[in-house]
Amino acid sequence: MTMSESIYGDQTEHLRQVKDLMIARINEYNNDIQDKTGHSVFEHLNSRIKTEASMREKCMRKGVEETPYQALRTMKDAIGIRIITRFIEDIFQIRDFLNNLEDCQIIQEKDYIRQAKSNGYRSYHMILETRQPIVDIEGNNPGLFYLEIQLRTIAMDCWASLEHEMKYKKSITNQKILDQELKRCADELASCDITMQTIRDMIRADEQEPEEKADKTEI
Ligand code: 0O2
Repeated sequence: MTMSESIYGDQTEHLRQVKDLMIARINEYNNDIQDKTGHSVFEHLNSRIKTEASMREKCMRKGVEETPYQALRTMKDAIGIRIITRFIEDIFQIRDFLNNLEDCQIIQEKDYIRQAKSNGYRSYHMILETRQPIVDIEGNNPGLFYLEIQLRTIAMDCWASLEHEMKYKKSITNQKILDQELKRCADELASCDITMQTIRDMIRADEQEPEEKADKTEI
């Protein structure tokens, strides 16, 4: 394979189709929940096909050949969907929804929420394996595809984008202090996420039992 050929061979358009198909299903799920409960299960989502440069760098770093087969079978994160929720519990609700889809299987999970990275990074990552009526890299139809799904709250996302910005700065004065401050910030945000979840639980419990509460107040 020459460098002028895509790392994804002739699969780029197929990857886009799989990505769009999965996004449509996730949006449909959100709409259903919204119709039933009046609340959406996530705030917004972003998606990407991993860039050529990033995929080639990853193949090199992991010591595998820079071929379409390796990029789509060994790497498994060419398609990425990041779902941003307001509350922690919503992350696990979406995880369960994806896990219950007939044509999907979660084959790897990294829970950086329960076990945050040492720098403070929090997010829930999973690799989803799916069969879709689209030709894959091996010529099979239905084809086998992988997606990396990242689930995080607005607070976690805000932190990750700030940390990402810092990572790509060539030189930073007071790097050590910034690292410490970022870590402190991540921990404070995590604490707020938990408190917000608790407050929401209390509000929803009230919504579910208004009559019971009213009775108690009268006594
Ligand atoms: P891109 O261009 O979106 O792919 P890898 O790190 O990719 O070699 P692995 O096992 O796939 O190996 O990593 P992991 O931890 O499951 O997920 C990597 C992705 O998670 C990164 O993608 C980031 O989007 C995000 N991520 C992981 N750790 C951090 C962190 O400490 N800070 C921030 N801001 N994001 C993180 P890529 O590869 O960077 O980008």
